[in-house]
Formats: sequence, structure tokens, C-alpha cells
Amino acid sequence: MNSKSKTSNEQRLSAVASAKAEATSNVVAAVMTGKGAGAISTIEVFGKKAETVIQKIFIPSKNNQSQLKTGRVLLGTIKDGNEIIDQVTIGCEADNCYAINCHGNPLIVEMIMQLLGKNSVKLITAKELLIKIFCQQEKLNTIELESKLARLKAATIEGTKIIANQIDFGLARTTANWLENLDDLQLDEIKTQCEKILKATQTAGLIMYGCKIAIVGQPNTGKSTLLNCLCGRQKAIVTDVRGTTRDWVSAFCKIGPLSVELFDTAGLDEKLSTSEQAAQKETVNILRQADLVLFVLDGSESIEQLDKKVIDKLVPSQAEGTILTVLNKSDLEFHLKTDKLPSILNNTVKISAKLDTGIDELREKILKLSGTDNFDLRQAVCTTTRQENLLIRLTNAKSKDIAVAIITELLNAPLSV
Ligand SMILES: Nc1nc2c(ncn2[C@@H]2O[C@H](COP(=O)(O)OP(=O)(O)O)[C@@H](O)[C@H]2O)c(=O)[nH]1
Ligand SMILES: [Mg+2]
Repeated sequence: MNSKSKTSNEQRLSAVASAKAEATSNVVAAVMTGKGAGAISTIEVFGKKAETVIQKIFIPSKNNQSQLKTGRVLLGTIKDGNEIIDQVTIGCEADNCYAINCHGNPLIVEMIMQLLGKNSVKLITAKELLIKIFCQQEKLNTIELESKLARLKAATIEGTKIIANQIDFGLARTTANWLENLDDLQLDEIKTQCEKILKATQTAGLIMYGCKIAIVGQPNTGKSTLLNCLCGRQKAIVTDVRGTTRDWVSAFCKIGPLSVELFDTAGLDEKLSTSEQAAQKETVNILRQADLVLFVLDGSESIEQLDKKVIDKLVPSQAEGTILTVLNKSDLEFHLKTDKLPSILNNTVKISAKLDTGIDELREKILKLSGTDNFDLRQAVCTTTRQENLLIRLTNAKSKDIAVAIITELLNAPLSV
């Protein structure tokens, strides 16, 4: 081959390559399932030329040669040239939107993603891909889009329901109503509704994204036993030796609509040496971050057990109405005079963590304290801090014009990824 024909051949090849890249460049793909090994992983491929990419890498099984049309799922193999990567099913979810369901080994997922990359598909995150799909498939306002994305992060089924409700009614509907009925609405009415939404958001947040509960108290009152009892397994060490729990331990459990992260902490003890004070500081840190606190007392001991300095630590860390006093060891003779308890510890429940009694009542009291008992899942709430910050600004709006600008921003600001 002479050098001239070689050059023109190279030019032709590179022209073909760039034409191919052009054809598929607007196709994107993302791994939609979580990190780590699972039974099945899903890779979503989306974009104008997604079909061309799928046809290149996917060979349907012999007795399954029918076409991939919307609503249809085909079994076959993903191939890189002659090399089989995995047996998969591919579902066509909409025009140019395909879900590749492959085996969950992260190495297989990685190989398929690399193959897509080799075919000029842009690899993006699941969130970025969903934004593309939502933005192109439907005309949604920013609150609706944010709610669709927030659904991915929901900690419980009830949380996904609250978030889904913000799309059809809830916050999207309420804000649209404000704009539609602006002439008939007083600014104060909007502000009152805003305050109600912001209050409900605090409670809804616990259901949507999870709730942190700290178990605190003096040593040997049964904190670790209570954590094990609530999460149904031996997560924390239980002994007779005071100060066994030096570091905090956490475990997840479900209480009603709440996904709860429970923290077992080092017993609050003022008599400890300075070297043991680090664990005490850690307990106070956890206390500050907790949504609710279970303060555990040993009901078989007198009120003298209560160290006033421990209460002093409790008070500044928690807002009023977030502490439930757990009177433990109810299986033993009861000696604690509850009327002598300081008012901050007035909300009490009697249990035996060891015998698992009184735990249903404890769960009910937790739900009541968190405000999540009888919570109407259809009411308007914020699903993002952006919405929350704008509603706070709205409650301070000095004029209707400012209010309109804020509401418009709520509904129409570009989505940030
Ligand atoms: N009788 C009785 N003993 C309990 C109960 N809960 C915990 N204990 C015992 O109290 C001791 C201290 O328990 P632990 O959970 O380690 O207390 P912590 O230091 O507060 O974490 C252990 O011997 C437990 O078996 C209870 O409800 N009844
Ligand atoms: Mg302990």
C-alpha cells in the first residue's frame, strides 16, 4: 500500500469513527442500582441513538429474535465483538430508553459500562440520567422534578409516599395554587400556610430520610440491652461491669413509619477519670445530633441514682419535648419515685429491656414524641433544603411582589444536580 492510499484510508476510517461518535454521542448510560454485589444490577441507556448502541452490543437469544419495542423485555447476551460479557435481559421502557438487567457482580457491571463507553456512550450518574429522562419525557416544574429525585433517597415506604404526593398534590399543587389565586389571597394567608408546611416538613423529614435516636443515661441502667431489644439482635455488649460501652454503637430498626438509627452511648458518669472523658464528649456530640433521646433510668434503684450534673448535660443538647425517660428493669421491684424527676424527664415509660416487656408502648411513645403518629402522608411538605430555604424567605416576604418572585423561583428555578 503506498503512503497516499494509506493516508486516505486512515482519513476514511477516522471519518467513519467520528460519524459513529456523532451518531451515538448523545446517548448516556448510568448504573441505577446501588454499589456493591447484588443479585441483579440495572444499567439504563438513554438517548436518541440508544437503539443503535443496543443493537451493536446485544444479541437476543436464538428463539427470541423479536424486536425490542416499548414494553417488551428480551433475553440475550451482551457481547464485545466475539467475547460474551454476560447473559442479560433488556427492557425497552420508552422510545430510546433501555434497562439492561445484568448479573450483580460489580466486575460485570464495570465491563458493560466500559463497552458502552467504547461505543461513545457518555457515562453519567443515576441522578443525572434521571434528570435527563424526567426533563425530556414530561413537562414538570422544579418541585415535581426534585420530588421525583428525592424518592430515590427515601428511607421508608411511607417516606416514598409523602414524596410522591408532593408531585400530584402537596407542595407542587399548593405553590401553583398560590400563583393562580394571587389576587384573592392575602400575603399573610400564604405566610400562615408556609409556616404550617415548614412545621410538617420537620416531622416528614424523619419519615422521608430517617431519624436518629440516642440512648443515653448513667452506667448499668440497661442502655445496651435496650438497643439490642429494639433492633432485635445482639449488637451492643451487655455486662454487669460499669462502663463497658466506651465507644458508641449504632444499629438500624424500623418503628412505625420511621427508619431509626439507634445510638448506644457510653454511660454519662461524672466520676470518670480524665482519660475516660473522651467517650463522654462523644456521647454529648451524639446527643446534639439526635432527633430524639431515650434517657434510661434503672427503675429498681431510688431517685438518688440520678446525678444532677448528667441532667445539666442533657438540657442544652436537646430541644424541649424530645426526651423520653425510659424506666427500665420493671421486672424487678420498683423503687424510683417518678414524681421526684425533674420536669425535663416527665415523659416516662416503664419497660424491661431484658424481658422485652413494655416495648410496644415505648415504640408508640416514640412515634407520638416525633409527631409521626397519625401523620397525614398527603400534606404539603418540602423535600429539599432548597424548597425549605425559599419557604423560610417567603415567611419573611415584605410584599406580594417579593412573594411572587420567591414562588416563581420555587417552581421554575433550574434543577441543580
Ligand atoms: N433485671 C433486669 N436487668 C437488666 C435489664 N436491662 C438490663 N439489665 C442488666 O443490667 C446490666 C447492665 O446492662 P447494660 O445494658 O450493659 O447497661 P448499660 O451500661 O446502660 O449499657 C446487665 O447485667 C443487664 O443484664 C432489665 O430490664 N431487667
Ligand atoms: Mg452499655
